[in-house]
Amino acid sequence: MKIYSYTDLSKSKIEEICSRQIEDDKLVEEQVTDIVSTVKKDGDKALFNFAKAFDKVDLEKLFLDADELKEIAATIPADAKKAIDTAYQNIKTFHQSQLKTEDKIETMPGVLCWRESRAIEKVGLYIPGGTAVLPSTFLMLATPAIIAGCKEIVVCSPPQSNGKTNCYLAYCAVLLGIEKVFLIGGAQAVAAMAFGTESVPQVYKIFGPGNRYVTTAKTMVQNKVAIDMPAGPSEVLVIADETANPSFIAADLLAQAEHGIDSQAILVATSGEIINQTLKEIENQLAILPRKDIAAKAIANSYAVLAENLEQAMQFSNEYAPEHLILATENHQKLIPLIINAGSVFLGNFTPESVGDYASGTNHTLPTSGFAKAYSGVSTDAFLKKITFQQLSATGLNNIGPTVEILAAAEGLEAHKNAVSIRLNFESEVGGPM
Ligand code: HSO
Ligand code: ZN
Repeated sequence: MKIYSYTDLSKSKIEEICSRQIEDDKLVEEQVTDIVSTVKKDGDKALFNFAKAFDKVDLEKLFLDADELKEIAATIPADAKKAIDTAYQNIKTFHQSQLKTEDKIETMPGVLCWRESRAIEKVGLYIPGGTAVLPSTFLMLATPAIIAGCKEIVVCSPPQSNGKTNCYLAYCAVLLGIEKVFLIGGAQAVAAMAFGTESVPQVYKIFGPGNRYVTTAKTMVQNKVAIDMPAGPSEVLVIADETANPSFIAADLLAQAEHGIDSQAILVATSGEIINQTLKEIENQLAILPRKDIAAKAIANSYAVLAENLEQAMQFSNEYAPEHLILATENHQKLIPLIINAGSVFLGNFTPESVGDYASGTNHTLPTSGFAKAYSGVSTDAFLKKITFQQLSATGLNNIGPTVEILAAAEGLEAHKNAVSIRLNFESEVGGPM
């Protein structure tokens, strides 16, 4: 892990170390273009073929139905079932609290404006498989979709080698009342949900993280469907001062690092001593991790920054715009107003990122690669559209009409002006506001 001193960093060096540009991989792009167009053209047949080619399984059908899911779910260990239930309750409680009805606003006497939410009717959720199967992502995506009221929720996840899904995913499906899980992974899942096939319904918005194939496919189908956000490798930035505990910091950095070799785990500390102790702790803790090979590579790609004070540390963090920001300091309260760019924030020494990954209630589908500068993480809102309404009384039209007539004339749009004038004239003919 490299160590930089913030005061020695030039503006361009800061930009360089904050950029997570992975070089474009032309090969991935070509392969994904091919997969997407094959699924679009051949539908289910292509999906069976890709399952054979990529997942090494001969599927009899492309999905598991409610009975099959129930059967697999029944094999879940009792403690895991209880843990999923607890996480689900917290995620549900938090996401339910996001449903708000807005007030109707009278912008001028007789001119009423308001917004109402409507659920996106059809959504597609991608639940990753691969080096880690993530039932937690199932909860994080399906719970707000259900709360928002999405009518059709299409779930895709790559099949295991036995042509099924694991008991954790199956249990989530049963708990959430999802009656079908499509056994489709990678770019082909995204293409299937974007264009629809004989078995897979077409959706209006696709959610979920994934590897480079999934992400590239999501970017490619954007002229057909909406997506939650552009996604890159997961990342964490920890800000620490002398009130932090180096072994806690190391554990948090490694939790991030074990996601993938391209994950980033950044430490910004106000004390060189904390950095040194954390690096030692990383070595100790890394040695016994089952995914140590992955985590070690990610750590090697990561770095620490020595800052003069917490304000300077926060300045760097805002430039980096981390997906996860951990404030490993007892002084976190004073830093909150200084946070400008971050996906989700973890305050104090007793709030590990893992709690947000699984169970505190906040969503773990968050903007990466600096997109926290412009994007929010997934929430109930992401499954809703806001429709604006307006209603004018005759008085309202009298009040606002002349303004619109003048603006329409200024734009040379006579028909727009007429749509107001015709009503104002009608009113004066029938005698004042009705
Ligand atoms: N840290 C990941 C979410 C996750 N972690 C799932 C464990 N399972 C992206 O926020
Ligand atoms: Zn995680």
